[in-house]
Amino acid sequence: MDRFEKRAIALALSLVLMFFGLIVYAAKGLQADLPTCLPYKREIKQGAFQEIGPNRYQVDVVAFMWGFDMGQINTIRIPRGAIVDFYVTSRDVMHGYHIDKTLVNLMAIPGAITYSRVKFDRPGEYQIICHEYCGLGHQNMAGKVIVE
Ligand SMILES: [Cu+2]
Repeated sequence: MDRFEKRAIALALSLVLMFFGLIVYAAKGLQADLPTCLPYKREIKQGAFQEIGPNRYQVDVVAFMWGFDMGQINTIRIPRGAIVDFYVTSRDVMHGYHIDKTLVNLMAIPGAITYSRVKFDRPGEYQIICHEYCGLGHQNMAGKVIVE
């Protein structure tokens, strides 16, 4: 084998190891809450907004053409410092679920549930939008989280 080939192979392997190490570092060291896909563990038929403990909330989101059902509502009101679990699915086509000023950026996939947890430390209004083009009414898909 040519010595340049050996170098190229060594370089490629070290890059793979480096990127793998960075993923592990992001997940463990930085505790980045990577979005998780939870197919078939739960079934969400309709949206729901529940208080599940002191300053803890759970939101089941069903995206549809063209809106978000979070328990017949598209605006959530929570107190400052609330920790909210979002479970997102879709009843028709693929949508997106992005909450402004947070790391929530989930896909709404029919037959699967995506999940993210957020702590809302700052009071204010957080816009929710669909970030995956889903058809004619795409731009009408909106919601809001109001932190009081
Ligand atoms: Cu859309």
